[in-house]
Amino acid sequence: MSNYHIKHLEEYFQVYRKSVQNPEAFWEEIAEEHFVWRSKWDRVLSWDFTKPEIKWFEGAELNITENCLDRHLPTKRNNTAIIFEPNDPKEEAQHITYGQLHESVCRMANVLKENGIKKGDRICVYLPMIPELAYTVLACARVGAIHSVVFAGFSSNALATRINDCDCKMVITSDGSYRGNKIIDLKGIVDVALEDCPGVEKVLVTKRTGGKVKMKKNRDFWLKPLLDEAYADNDAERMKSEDPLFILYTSGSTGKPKGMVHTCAGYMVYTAYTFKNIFQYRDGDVYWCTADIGWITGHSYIIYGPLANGATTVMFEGVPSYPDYGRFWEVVEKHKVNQFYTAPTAIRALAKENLEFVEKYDLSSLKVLGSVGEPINEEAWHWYNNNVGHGKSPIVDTWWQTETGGIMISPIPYVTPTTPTYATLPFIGIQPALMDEEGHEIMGIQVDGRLCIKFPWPSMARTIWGDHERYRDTYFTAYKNKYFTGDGAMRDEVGYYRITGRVDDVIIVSGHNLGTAPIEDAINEHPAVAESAIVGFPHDIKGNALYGFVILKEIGEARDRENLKKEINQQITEHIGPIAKLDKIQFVPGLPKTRSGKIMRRILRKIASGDTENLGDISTLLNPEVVKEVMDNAL
Ligand code: 7RM
Repeated sequence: MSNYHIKHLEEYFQVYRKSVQNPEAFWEEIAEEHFVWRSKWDRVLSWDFTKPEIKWFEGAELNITENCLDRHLPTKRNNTAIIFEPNDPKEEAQHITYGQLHESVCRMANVLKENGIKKGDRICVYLPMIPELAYTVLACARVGAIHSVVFAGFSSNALATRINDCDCKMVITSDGSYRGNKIIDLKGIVDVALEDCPGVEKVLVTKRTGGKVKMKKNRDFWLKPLLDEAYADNDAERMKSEDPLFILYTSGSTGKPKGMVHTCAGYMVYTAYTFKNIFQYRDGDVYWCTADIGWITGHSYIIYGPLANGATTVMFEGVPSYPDYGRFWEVVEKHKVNQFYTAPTAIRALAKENLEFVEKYDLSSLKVLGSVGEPINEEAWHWYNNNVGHGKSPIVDTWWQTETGGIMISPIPYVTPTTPTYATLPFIGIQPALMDEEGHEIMGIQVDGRLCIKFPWPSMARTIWGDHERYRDTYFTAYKNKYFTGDGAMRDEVGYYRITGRVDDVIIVSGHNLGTAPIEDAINEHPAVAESAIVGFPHDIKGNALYGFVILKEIGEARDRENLKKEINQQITEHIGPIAKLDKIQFVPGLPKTRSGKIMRRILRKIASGDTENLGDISTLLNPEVVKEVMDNAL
């Protein structure tokens, strides 16, 4: 039996049992056998959730890039590490081998050092999905600088806040970026941000679009000549296990973004191990995660997890709708992708379009389909399963968070039988608990509650940069001695978990706790509905009532709207019960979404309750323009 690669359900249960009965022995064996260390640990784990303080593999030294690059060179120098697929399908894809990637990362690491970067310095990375983004992230890790990648769709304001919060002394960016048929002036955005960032000493700029940019003397430098001059080899910095590897900002429900801090050893071990099993990756496979590296999904499952396994990982610069809605499937066919990992929001958007866009392509290479980011509703699940997987590729609905670093609850494909909308079983080493509002653990099956984790896992975030107290308050005070996820979940009769959404999405109507996800599922099954979002609004009698924002498919346009509302409520009554019927239904052209595709319910809640005075900052939304439209037509 191999604890590293699980292939049968029986094996999963055995390994799981081992991992919770003796976590230290279990993780020690994984760490020992599958990674390279400069020196070994004195202690596998020490933890205290009250402080909170969590340390894995303390006393060990390593460099994550030696695990992602150097150690593969003897056997995989000429294997492809990264396939870069450009925005424009007419531009040729690049196949970057492990040998080439190693060289580019070494050159970049030397450039960082020559420009004054030392271990522990923070570097802000504001780049599109181009190979230089991967080189930069890995070069930071190689020299021990802490990368803070900011998604290159964020505004100058959001960028400045993030640069200042962790005192970045350097920014790495590009002249511009391509997204579909748009060109974005990234350097211009950086210039505006830097007016408020006195701590930034240098800006390194790579060329992508060839657009005109202003270069500030003694601050801004073109990257290309620096790379050309740099040595092609570099000695990786010795890093302690608990040295920070990166900071990644995640939005809090209120206030400023939280800079989640991840550390070197535990993060490496857990992302590599989950990648191997949850995608059942085998040598020679081509794996594609469509996320942006600006999100945790991109950090863990485009860069670190895959490269630590010597995998071939696709980096896609474009968007699913350019040049048309078949682009994902064209890329799957072209690179013979074996594992494909995307978000429900993308699936729903594509499911709205003509089926020909997906039927046109040969998708027979696919073996595993992944989903992440929000609950995947039943309709989207079936569309994905039928039209992309042709019923042959298991769907892994992976639940996790920026804070957890890696996937926490998920099926293992070909091992765990899947059920639509269920993230199924905890991954190896993960000990979930469902809690009631009084702080007691809810035992047994067919129950629901607030999802907590009872025991540390290697890739958990260790703190919020500069604000340990906020870290404790947000995650470790609601339930004693437990990490609180902020999500609700139910456990069914076989012990499968279904994530019901953020607990702030739970709406109490006439004393009944209603999760938004199941209601949205019911609505989305109506043939005229493309997507929907439910929020609560104050109601004299019920306490809260339900307000539905519904996007129709084109075929809905011509239909009688009042009749449609009745049908939607009928649908809900059938699926959940009359208690979940909507008091108000507004048909909308779009829903306000974050850049990573999550519906901003906070804004919808305000609109539904008529409290639109203070919507908060909407500038970081994907589509701020729909907010006005939805507001103007509110019921
Ligand atoms: C990876 C990522 C975290 C929040 C999390 C959930 C929601 C993510 C799923 C999901 C239901 C899923 N990190 N979420 N995956 N809900 N099923 N498979 O998305 O920090 O950006 O978001 O996303 O609410 O707490 S994140």
